[in-house]
Amino acid sequence: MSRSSTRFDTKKVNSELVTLTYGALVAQMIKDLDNTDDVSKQLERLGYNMGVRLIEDFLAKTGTGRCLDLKDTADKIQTAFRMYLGVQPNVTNWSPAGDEFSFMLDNNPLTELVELPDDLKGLRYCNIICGVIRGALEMVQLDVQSWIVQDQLRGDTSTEVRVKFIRRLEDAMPAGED
Ligand code: MYR
Repeated sequence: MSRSSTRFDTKKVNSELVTLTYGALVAQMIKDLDNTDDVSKQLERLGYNMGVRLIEDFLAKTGTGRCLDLKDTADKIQTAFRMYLGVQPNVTNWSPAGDEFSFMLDNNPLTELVELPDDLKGLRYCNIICGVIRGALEMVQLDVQSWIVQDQLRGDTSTEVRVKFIRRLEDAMPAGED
């Protein structure tokens, strides 16, 4: 057998591994919880827990400083998408007040090869992404809400992840020093 026939694209294999592992995780949660809304909530919570840890890695690897404004934050999250999911979403649909925006993903590695049966159409399959964003931003004193607006699994052409700035959090004060 020639060497070339055993060569494979490592990036593609990694992304397929992510898809399959995440799919297996969601399938197990569906079995365990037996309620679509609870699974969606758990996926968001799981993402949140990942986000509060991932931010340290992101800041260390990129050497990034404090965000100047929400536009800067959006650009940094865009970079994080590229680093951790291997995709570059567009930042779009800014609200007139400038406190909300969306990430639009044409390709979503989490949903490739995935089909949802009709009884699971209400599942927020990609909620883990919303949780990661919320958890990571909370660690840099930004309270945000994030949710899925469009989902390729429900027949939309893109995955749209919405982010809304709520408020800047105060730095936690050590006990007795307020
Ligand atoms: C600061 O203002 O202190 C820096 C803020 C950096 C924000 C970076 C957020 C990373 C979010 C990760 C999302 C990953 C989605 C796959």
